[in-house]
Amino acid sequence: MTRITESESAYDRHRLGQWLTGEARAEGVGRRDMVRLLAAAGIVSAVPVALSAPTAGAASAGSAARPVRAAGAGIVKPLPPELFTLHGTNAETRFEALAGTGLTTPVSHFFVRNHTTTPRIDAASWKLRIWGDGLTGGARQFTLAELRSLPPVTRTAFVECAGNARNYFKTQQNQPVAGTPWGTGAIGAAHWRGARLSDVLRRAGLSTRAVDVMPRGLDDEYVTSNGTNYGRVRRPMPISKALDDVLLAYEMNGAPLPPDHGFPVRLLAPSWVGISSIKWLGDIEVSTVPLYSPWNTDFYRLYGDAYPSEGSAPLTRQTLKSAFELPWNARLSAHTRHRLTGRAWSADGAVTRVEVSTDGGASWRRARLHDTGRRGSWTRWSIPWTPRKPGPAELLSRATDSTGRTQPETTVPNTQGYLFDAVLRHAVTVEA
Ligand SMILES: Nc1nc2c(c(=O)[nH]1)N[C@H]1C(S)=C(S)[C@@H](COP(=O)(O)O)O[C@H]1N2
Ligand SMILES: [Mo]
Repeated sequence: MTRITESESAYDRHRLGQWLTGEARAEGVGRRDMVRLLAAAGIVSAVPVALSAPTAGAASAGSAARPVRAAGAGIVKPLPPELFTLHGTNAETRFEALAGTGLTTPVSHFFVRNHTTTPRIDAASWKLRIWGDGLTGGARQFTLAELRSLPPVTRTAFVECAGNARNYFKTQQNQPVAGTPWGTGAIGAAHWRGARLSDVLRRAGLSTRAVDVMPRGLDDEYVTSNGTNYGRVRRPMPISKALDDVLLAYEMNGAPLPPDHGFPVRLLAPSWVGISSIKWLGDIEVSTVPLYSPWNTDFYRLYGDAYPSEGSAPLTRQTLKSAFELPWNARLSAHTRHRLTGRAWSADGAVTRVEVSTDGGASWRRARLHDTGRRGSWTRWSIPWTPRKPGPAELLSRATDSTGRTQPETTVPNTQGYLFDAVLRHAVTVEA
């Protein structure tokens, strides 16, 4: 069910083993967490009392708890209630507000997921520092002008939070999960323009021995409400992905990146969980030993009954979803022909089919697709519906992608509520 490939799991075991022998670094990850991962992976037989593994710079506890702020307070752009639902430091796009927007999501409508607050960065003095033992000639800095002078690439891709649609674990499956209770609006698609990360790494002098890169943001350190300081937002990425299709994006939909979406430069890791696309990029460590951060150990793995106790391998690709561009509990008049619209998207392949049920799943009809599907982008669809019977109804949509995968009826639960992919049962009311 987790679509983590064999090689990614094998790589994860390999890097755990390297941590044990002092060949991998895990600054900012509690040593106990590393030992737990090792024990559970069967790499060490039990949690040892005195393990001669390197001491990870344990997350420092005890910093002052975050002051309570109004929801959305750290976000710069306007967050009108008809476009956004606020969850703490984050703003979710109302999915119905996407109706009428095109293949790309205007910045005015694009969701914001901030661990802290949007920093204000001066592009003129900004520099990206590339450093680490995975470079052949020492650290290198790039100004924005230097990045812009590299061959530019434009890509249409969605950024979607790993926890998008998390709230449906609770409302549809009666499973409590931890984390921001997103509906389906923790996603947006844009044209991203920037330099290839591979070009920048090669110019910086990439060693053939490099295995991981770790991009890090310039936003504040992430301190939880109970005072644990996880440091700056950062997450390692295998060099294979870094050299494949990752951009250092400086433009979104044809304009400089807006402050909330990573100005002046963010990473864009197509098809991967949103956390991979680090905003407000400050530095990238290039390492010949595997790297860990809390964002690939405690966070962004699947934990729960169906998973090994050390969790799945770190999440990489997003999953498959579809949704109606309708408010929850929308009121639709009976005996009127309505044009129902929605979107479907997959990280694995093009969306090839969307089926819709207006009778709670008893019968299905094929929706019309309005875009040529592409992996890592979305496809708009529509279907007419003339409801007859007044009263509550459930609308379902079910997408299939070019790998042959179809949305399941339920998602195998995981404690942090990631990668929900089940068919949504969208409640509406038909009015006489
Ligand atoms: N520096 C930094 N990068 C970050 C984050 C963050 O809080 N700080 N949030 C991540 C997460 S969890 C997601 S889902 C995406 C959200 O991108 P957006 O806010 O542009 O929609 O950014 C990622 N990059
Ligand atoms: Mo996210």
